[in-house]
Amino acid sequence: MNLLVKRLATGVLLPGMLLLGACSNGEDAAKSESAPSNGIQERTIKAGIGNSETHPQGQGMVKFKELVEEKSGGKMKVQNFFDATLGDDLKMTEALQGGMQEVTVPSTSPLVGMVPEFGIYDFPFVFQNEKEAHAVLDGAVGDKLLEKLPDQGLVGLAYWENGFRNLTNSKHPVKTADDFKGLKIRTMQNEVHLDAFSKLGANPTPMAFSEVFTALETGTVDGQENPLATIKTQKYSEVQDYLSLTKHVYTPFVFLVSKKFWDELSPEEQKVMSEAAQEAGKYQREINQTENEKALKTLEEEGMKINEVTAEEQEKMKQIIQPVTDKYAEKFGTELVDEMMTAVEEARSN
Ligand code: KDG
Repeated sequence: MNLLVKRLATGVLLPGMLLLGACSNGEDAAKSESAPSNGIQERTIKAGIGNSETHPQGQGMVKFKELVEEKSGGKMKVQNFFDATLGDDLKMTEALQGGMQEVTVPSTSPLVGMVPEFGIYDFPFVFQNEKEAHAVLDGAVGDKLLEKLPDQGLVGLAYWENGFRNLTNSKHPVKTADDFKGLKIRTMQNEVHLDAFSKLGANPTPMAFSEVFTALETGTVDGQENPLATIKTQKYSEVQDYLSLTKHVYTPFVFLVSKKFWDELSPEEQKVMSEAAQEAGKYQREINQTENEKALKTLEEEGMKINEVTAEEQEKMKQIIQPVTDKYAEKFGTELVDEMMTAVEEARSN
């Protein structure tokens, strides 16, 4: 992540400031490393996510737990809760705002009610690969959006990776833009997704992640869209026949901490959390990409009928959706969108 040294109006330290402040010179760093950890108290951190423990997001949380407990000498303990046992992304994020939970790592998409500008990450067909997405998330644009979180009672420490989303459904393969017509598709609670699928002629239904499997099983919806690792770990092959590799949107996860909790922490404790979230995030991104590759093979073995979508057809879908993207670019700020596209083009040309 591009560590902007900037103190927010709210006085919240950006992750980078802690790291840069703590390591302003080797001598200070040496002292802080060897000094007794009197700045660290016994604490329990309740951390919940929507995916399973075996999902890369879950494995990232296991790594986060290890790192926090190691860096704090065992004083800061993380209690991980998986499979939306603490609620779906929105509910858990609201629990952080209220101080009832300390950590969650949702997709940015359902948070657009709190930070509308997160919606720029939902523009279809913006990123061609993870490198381009990381260039935006770990650069100035990503930091600008994290800076909007403290006003919502949240602190964002890192972007993790949900990944490129693909469509599953129980009706027919989706190979062309026309094939979306009439499909009842579950989407995240996100206006860009809803408008984009409507523009393609589908019938989108916003729904919390934890309700998706049952909705597919009962036929409430025909399909859903998620990265391959999620499609695998949620066992959607049991209720879906077709997997179409649309790669229509790249979704980030954002590592969130309750600001009520964060503000109680000493700089040393904040450094433990910030370093652990970023190191676990690096690990999570690495395993996410390998898990997505492995998931494709598994899903084929489980009997899903899988089809690619050609670049030409992706371009047609992008053109059909363009009026939606233009509408939300105006809403979220064309300057920010232009900054994102410039970062994509720079990553693409390097
Ligand atoms: O906790 C994160 C999950 O809820 C995440 O997978 C959300 O991509 C998501 C979806 O489709 O709701």
